[in-house]
Amino acid sequence: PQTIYLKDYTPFGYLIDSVHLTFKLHPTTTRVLSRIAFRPNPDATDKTFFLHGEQLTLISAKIDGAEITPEVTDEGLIANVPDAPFVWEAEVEISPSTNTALEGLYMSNGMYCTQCEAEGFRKITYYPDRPDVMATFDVRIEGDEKVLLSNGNPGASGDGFAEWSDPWKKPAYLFALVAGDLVNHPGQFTTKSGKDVELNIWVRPGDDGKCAFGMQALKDSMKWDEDVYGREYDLDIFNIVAVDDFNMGAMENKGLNIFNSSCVLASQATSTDADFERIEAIIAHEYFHNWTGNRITCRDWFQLCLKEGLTVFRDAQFTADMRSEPVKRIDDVIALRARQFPEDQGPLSHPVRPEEFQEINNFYTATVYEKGAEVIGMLKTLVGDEAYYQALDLYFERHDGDAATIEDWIKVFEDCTGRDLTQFKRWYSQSGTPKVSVREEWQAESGTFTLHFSQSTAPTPGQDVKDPRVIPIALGLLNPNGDETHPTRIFEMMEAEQSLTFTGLGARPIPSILRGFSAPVMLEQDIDNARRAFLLAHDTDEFNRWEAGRDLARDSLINMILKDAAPDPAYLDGLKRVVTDTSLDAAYRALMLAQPTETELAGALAALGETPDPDKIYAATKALSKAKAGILADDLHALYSDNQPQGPYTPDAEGSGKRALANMAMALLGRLGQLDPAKAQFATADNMTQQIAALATLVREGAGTEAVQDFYDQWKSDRLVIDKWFGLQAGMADPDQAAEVAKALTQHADFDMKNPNRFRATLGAFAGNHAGFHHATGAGYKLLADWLIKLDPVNPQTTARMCTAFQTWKRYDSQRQSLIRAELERILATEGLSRDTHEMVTRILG
Ligand code: HT7
Ligand code: ZN
Repeated sequence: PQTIYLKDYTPFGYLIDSVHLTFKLHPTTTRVLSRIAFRPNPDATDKTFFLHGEQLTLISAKIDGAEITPEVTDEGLIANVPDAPFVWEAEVEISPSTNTALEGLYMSNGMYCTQCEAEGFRKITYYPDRPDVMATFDVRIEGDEKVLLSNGNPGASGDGFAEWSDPWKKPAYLFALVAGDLVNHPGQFTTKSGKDVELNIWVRPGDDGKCAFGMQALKDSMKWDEDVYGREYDLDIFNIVAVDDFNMGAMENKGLNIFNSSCVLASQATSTDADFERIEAIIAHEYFHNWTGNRITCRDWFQLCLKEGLTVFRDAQFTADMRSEPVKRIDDVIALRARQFPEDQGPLSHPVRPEEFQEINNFYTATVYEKGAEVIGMLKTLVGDEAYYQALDLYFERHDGDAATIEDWIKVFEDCTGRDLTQFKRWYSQSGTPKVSVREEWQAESGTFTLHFSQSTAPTPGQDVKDPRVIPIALGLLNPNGDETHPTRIFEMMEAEQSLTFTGLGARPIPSILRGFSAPVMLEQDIDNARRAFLLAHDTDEFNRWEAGRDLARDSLINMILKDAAPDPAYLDGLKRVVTDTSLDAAYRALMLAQPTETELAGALAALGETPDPDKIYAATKALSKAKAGILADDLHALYSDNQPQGPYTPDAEGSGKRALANMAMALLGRLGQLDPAKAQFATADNMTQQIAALATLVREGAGTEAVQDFYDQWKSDRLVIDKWFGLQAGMADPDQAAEVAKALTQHADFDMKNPNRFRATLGAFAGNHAGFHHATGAGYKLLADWLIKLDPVNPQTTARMCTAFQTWKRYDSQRQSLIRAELERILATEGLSRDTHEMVTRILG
């Protein structure tokens, strides 16, 4: 397979003035007619007229009305064209109903839909399918479906046809078409300049009762982007469509967002609080792309973080504003450590802006998205809020309509602040997670306290040498009474080693370092549990207070695993104090009660140079939760009943927080053998959050057989709930039986490998069952590999993403390593393996 390099970028030889497309829809023989006005690009030297095209049957091609015979390959075509403006016309045939890869035009439950990012448009027609070629699109759709949608504003429509016109120039990856017998949930929004916008969420009949929450989230997002970033919507209509078969979460096509139905449909009975929060965030994310991604797009796919990092950062700001800022930050850091840190510290490590790829779909990663967002958060911290929003205004003013680069992005900050950000740019080019170590020095005579920092980053694939980065370290000081004497300030670390001194102190202070997780680094502090317990009790920074508790839990678990130690009483006492402190909000207390996952512990052990033993990790995790239940035994009933939200169900921060805390208490009661609350809650819950939490408690305690069946009987006609049913069983199965349970689930009549949600719910959840997946027999590895081999010819994109389950393989013992290696080699040896999966497996093998 061919490798594409950032350094090789050259502009396309031609610019496009207009694109006209006509679709004559048919499941197996859709005809696509294109008429495109090209003219030579004065900024380009290479004038090869190459149009991408894959899996297309070319019916005819014309230049300025004259039939031509271009040179056609598997990847596209080349034609001789005039050195002057000309009109290209082509007719191609495609087969949406057999397109199981879900890229290009495909069918889902009888409905036509498209997915063009990153390189799907080339499966629709011949075109320069690259983000720096932007054009206005006029589209005519001919078909018998009731609803025919495309980007932009609606034009003429009638029996069997509809026309759409998008006045904004866009790259082909933002093209979308939907045709089906859909129903809409309508809405309306008036922009700050008084323009009325028609809103719709289009769904399959029967799903219309699940749209109200998404519609409200859309209106909230539109208002928020006006209030916070001054960005107004720019078309007469904004459509969202829910699709059941979708490779990722959602897609920001101009004026016609397409969503995985799991990321937009919500109801009290079928969605958990976490689903509601995720849906709100994804709707916001896709909407925010209208400016950060669509109006300003990426010059090439290496710049993906330009739109994704920024848009993730913006959606996180939105969620923090809509809900709780500290809780959102803690959730995001948990996710970053669970998904991005292992990626950055393993064979798939790559910079936020990668410099090479074979298959771009493999670079929609936690590094590009989540670390990309962290980089923007650091930039905001370094320049301050005011300069940040000034720079963003300049970015929109200067680059509206452009296909931009990270250099353009950095330049607006430099121009706004006068700062040289050359060193900061290393965050975009250097991969790996920096380690920041802190040593404290106290001189009692002079009352001087010094923090000595050092930073280093371990080598990553292709990058042996790392240079120091700019690291904003938020920190404050507490006195031994627990009062904050020095509020949060930002220490800008720029050297490999750097110190910060405080003078005139009456007593040795207790520092609180990396407040709010101000940089995506691993902090190494030589501090004892008494210090952590002190911070857990007194830190004014809610993130670091939580972090102190988390560190105590992790260290206790590590000692239990490595030294057969008992659970740490300092942790348990501190936890009891925080969890029973009713002045703290319920969501925060619920987060405190959660403990590190088994996968996180495996990573923590590996970081200490220890080989993680999945069975021991499983046992220690179980033992610690029993110990927590024990110490809280007298409080659990009150925690459970006091946190039942009163009144009608609302998926807001307060209601969700209370349910989260009550459900934790219910789970811990389960650990004490008290299952009545879970049984009663399962039987009477009027919402999915409480119903599925009760089911999980029963399953965890080995008492869930009947409830699992009842749940299935109740929800068998709801695809999204049945995904949860598959996931819960595969994810929670006893380690010794997990592979068998997961295998049986794949043989269930409702298992459908062509549906990415169902495949991920089953095999993704199984791969997340740490002790089950890593069972010493290797049965887990074999099961996943068998299914990846089966899925690859059907859906390469989803297969390749799921290979990441193997990315941490070198953490484990030699026996497990050789079992995994054998499975990876078996996948690689599969005849006709896709480019997507080939690249992933090759990189994972290293
Ligand atoms: N920009 C989108 C990324 C994307 C995608 C979405 C759905 C299916 C396939 C896809 N490939 C790439 C989603 C986003 O980040 O908003
Ligand atoms: Zn995005």
